Amino acid sequence: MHVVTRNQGKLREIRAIVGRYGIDVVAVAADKVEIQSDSLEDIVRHAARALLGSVPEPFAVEDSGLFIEALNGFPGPYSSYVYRTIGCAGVLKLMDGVPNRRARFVCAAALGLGGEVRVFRGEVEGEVSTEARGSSGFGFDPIFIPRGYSRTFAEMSLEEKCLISHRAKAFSLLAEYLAAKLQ
Ligand code: ITT
Repeated sequence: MHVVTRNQGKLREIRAIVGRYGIDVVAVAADKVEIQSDSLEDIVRHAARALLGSVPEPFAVEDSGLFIEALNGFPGPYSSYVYRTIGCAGVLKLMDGVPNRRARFVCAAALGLGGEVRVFRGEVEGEVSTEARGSSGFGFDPIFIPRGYSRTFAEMSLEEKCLISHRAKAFSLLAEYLAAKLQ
């Protein structure tokens, strides 16, 4: 399966997740069309449709983000921009003194196959930590503690994160679908 992304952290995780279904990943650093929308599914559906015919099938593209409840879902679809501008430290500052620390990571993964696009979604609930901890993973991993754990995603191995993450849920659904189609 070809995967269109410039994010190496995503790529490593997608490779590990779909590898469990016997699916190999070839990375494609093509440009993605990114429409502005509150919905990751809409964004990724448009991006995938625009890639039909130019990227070999089957291909996948994903859009993901961190949605913080007390900030009405910010940074959500703008997570990549917010990470590049204010980063984990900036988000911790915005959350300084905020008691409601609930947040969720969401991943929308689109599959291009047979000239059509199908979208799969995954989410993981958790909270924003009060300090950045850990050095594995990427993006906002050092400040996100999944529900039921006391460690951040950045304090987990890739394998452990990929048992519970938003990306694992979305790409497991995508891989199950693809594996059944390819049989
Ligand atoms: P591509 O568009 O090239 O795939 P990107 O990084 O720009 O890469 P997105 O637009 O989907 O991708 O942005 C998602 C951002 O959300 C990402 O840059 C991180 O800052 C954050 N994010 C998403 N999933 C994450 C995860 O599992 N761990 C930490 N941060 C994550």
